Amino acid sequence: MRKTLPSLFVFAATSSLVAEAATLAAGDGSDLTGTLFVDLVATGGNDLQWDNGNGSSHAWEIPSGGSWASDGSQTVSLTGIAIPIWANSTPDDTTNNTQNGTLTFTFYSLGADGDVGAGYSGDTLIGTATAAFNSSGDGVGNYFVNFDTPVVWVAADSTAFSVSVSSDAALRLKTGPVATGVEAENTGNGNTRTGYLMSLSVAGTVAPVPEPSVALLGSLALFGLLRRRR
Ligand SMILES: [Ca+2]
Ligand SMILES: [Ca+2]
Ligand SMILES: [Ca+2]
Repeated sequence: MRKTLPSLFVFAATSSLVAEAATLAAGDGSDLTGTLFVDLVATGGNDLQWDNGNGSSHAWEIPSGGSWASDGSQTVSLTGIAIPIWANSTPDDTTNNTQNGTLTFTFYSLGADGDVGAGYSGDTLIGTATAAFNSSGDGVGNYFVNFDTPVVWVAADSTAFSVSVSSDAALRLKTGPVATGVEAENTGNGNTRTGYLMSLSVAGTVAPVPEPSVALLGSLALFGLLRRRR
């Protein structure tokens, strides 16, 4: 019986890695459910533009502290995000603002150093959430999404995480006021991107990890059910 328990835990840990698609809508941190880990979303500032949608070359660091706190041992559920987007409703417009498509938000645990490593070295993938971008208008605005399924970070092994965004279509964001926001890092070499502090909002919840005895009892009960069905 002891040999079967790890596979059950692995299943539980990986089943939340990919969330279903929700849809981004105009709004800000006040539209996010859960605790606002950071609430700085604002338009203005510099442009971040990826004609190929590959915004994941750029990650934003969210350290513990301020409006949220984890000592690195809790379960952290990441429930939503708001970012400033330069939208474009015309699919063939050559200015390559954000086109309609599917955005993917990718979350990494930053490990003991609390910093994005070169090529994410020393960092651990927490999971991803996707959201449809389906704008009917042009122009710059704040957009939010509450994920259909939270990205769950069980027994958080760090007090900081990063989030990046990519798209299957052109992507253009604003950074918000230049001197305001969270630190941006180049995910290739781990270097800080000066002048690109990102004004975003991220929401979630922090809860104690369930008592081991409770988790064990649940697994044993599940194991018993599976055994009975064979
Ligand atoms: Ca790190
Ligand atoms: Ca950093
Ligand atoms: Ca770094």
